[in-house]
Amino acid sequence: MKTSNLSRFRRLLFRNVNSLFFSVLLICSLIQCSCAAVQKPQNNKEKVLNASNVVLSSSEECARECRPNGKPKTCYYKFTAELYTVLSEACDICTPSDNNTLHDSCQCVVGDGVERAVLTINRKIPGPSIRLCKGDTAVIDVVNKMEGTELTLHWHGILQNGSPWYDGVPMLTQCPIPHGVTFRYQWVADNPGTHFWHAHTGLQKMDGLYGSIVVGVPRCVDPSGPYYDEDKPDHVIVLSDWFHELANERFPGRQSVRRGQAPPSCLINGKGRYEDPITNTTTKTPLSVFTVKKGRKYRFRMICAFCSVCISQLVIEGHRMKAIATDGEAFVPVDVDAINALSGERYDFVLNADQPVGTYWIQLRALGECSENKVQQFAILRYEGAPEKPTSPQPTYDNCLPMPVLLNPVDGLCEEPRTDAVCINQLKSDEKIDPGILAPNPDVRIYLSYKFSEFNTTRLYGTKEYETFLIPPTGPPIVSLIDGISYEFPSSPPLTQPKDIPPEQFCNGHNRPPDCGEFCKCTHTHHVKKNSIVEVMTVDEVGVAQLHHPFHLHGHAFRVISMARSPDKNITKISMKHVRDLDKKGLIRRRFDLPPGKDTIPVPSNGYVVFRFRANNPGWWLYHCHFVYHPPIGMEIAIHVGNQSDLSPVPSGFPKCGNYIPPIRSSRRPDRKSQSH
Ligand SMILES: [Cu+2]
Repeated sequence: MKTSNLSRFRRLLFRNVNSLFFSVLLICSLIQCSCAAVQKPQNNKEKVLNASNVVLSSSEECARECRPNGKPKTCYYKFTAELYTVLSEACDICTPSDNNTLHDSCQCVVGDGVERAVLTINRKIPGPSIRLCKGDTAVIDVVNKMEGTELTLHWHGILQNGSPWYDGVPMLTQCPIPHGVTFRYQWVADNPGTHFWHAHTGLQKMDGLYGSIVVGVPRCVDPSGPYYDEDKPDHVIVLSDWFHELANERFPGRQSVRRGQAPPSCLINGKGRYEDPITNTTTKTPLSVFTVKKGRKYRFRMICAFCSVCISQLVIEGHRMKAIATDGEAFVPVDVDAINALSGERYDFVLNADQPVGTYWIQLRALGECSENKVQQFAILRYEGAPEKPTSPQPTYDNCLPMPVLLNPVDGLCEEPRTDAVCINQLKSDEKIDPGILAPNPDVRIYLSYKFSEFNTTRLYGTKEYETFLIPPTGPPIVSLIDGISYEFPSSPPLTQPKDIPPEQFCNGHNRPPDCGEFCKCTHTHHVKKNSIVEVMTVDEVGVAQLHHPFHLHGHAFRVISMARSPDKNITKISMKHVRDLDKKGLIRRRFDLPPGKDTIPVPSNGYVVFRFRANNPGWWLYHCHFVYHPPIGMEIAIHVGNQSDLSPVPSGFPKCGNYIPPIRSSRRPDRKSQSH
């Protein structure tokens, strides 16, 4: 059911109660300082749990301006995960404020105005924001109240140096959190920037389990500090793609009706409207509003929480964007008109509110597979004192806002300078670079090519192998391979239960299991020595136009050394062999002049990416495609940094899990009569 169908009475109530809610919110924000002073995050139960007498600070207390010599805080968050719904009765008493700010307690999830089941943390989408200063400790109690559903949360961009067991990858760094159980994550926010948290279990991220993380530093030590006046929670932009059903409906996928995994809608900070192409009606839910004051420069922090293969593209009417950072790594600013981001990427930009006081459109278009259904969303940029709605007509998908210069075109065509775009490999880092990264040769080179392998019907459905598969939008069911291996998680996490996994479970290109058949299935792992310089070359052998797989590395940020397509324009589908031949001929241009830092990199379709990092964080780290439907069919590997002696002991009492396959006992009970003889 859509909001347009809600009863008139409910809509009236909605509006009246809404204005009352905003009045209360306004009064609350006016007395915010005194509120924070009396707020005690520790209720009685938490005091008992907090036996070490650490002073805990609330999310509001932690979202402060970061000052030099500021005292680090221990920031406490309670995340309750639930099965929930869009447009619940909670919407009769409130609607969420413009940007899910930290003080918002409204339990109404509006989505795009189409009712559906969702998963939520604290009944919000996006879930609660984590905003703290570098050096603070985040303590997050995750309470799993999702009946019959397990969960882990990953803190995307937080390096977890010294706390690998809180990285949130199920069956690699921890056991999944079962229903009814509370799991306490605690990590130090030691790398600044715009990050986000999301579920790492199955497809749950796509159903609503995500939210922002911002780790701030004092302006005087921020390389981007000189470019902005304001850096506020209200200017975090979380972009997400959106189904009107649970993501599991599309895995492995339908054969005929609603085939494929392209979502029909998308959201900006959890809000938007849906234009139904069949009924030609549009829902009436509120759009996100970003408020600015004429003459000020605002740091916006954009997070692409997309899950599908679609590319998010953001444009703001009448305003250029000064892009300053990606994935928490500052670069020398570039002025652009639009930014493309793929699942897992973050881009920070400065918006100069130097235009006539007014109300402007923010347009988000979803490209790639989403272009067929012209999936788009809007938000509002409003100057203080400007009218509620923009005066210009709403842009359309085909007649979109102009974008003379685009950041991150993702097409891999950036070996030469171009006037219409700036590519990631053209950005210049604005941070100190480890000289080891820039040495001519790394200590280790890892070559990873990925592709899909198609199943024939008899192989998939005619045996009792029960292979994991995905039904793509067209063509036969597929599995994904990296270096010929489809990744499979072990039955216990190797980080915390290394002795519970048979060694033959692990494999890689140099060490394949015997008799793999068409492809190998095992825990694809590359082992690297602590502190070694690792170069990873990732090659797209899928070769589908507009399908650029974003690869995310856990535990480390890396430097992008090369990102391109083959100089041989006649090659319609590249291979690892072709790229390595190019490399031997010196045709891979490795760039050592201020290569930008990132932790998520879209590999251009029919192209490749080379990056380097120093493996200075011992642990087991996932490197995977960030499209939510691809890791479940094997598009991931583990990078094991250091050995057991490099790791701190697993925290005491850490939950364990694994197979239970005891010896079989005879089912015949001893006969009592025969016993008496
Ligand atoms: Cu992928």
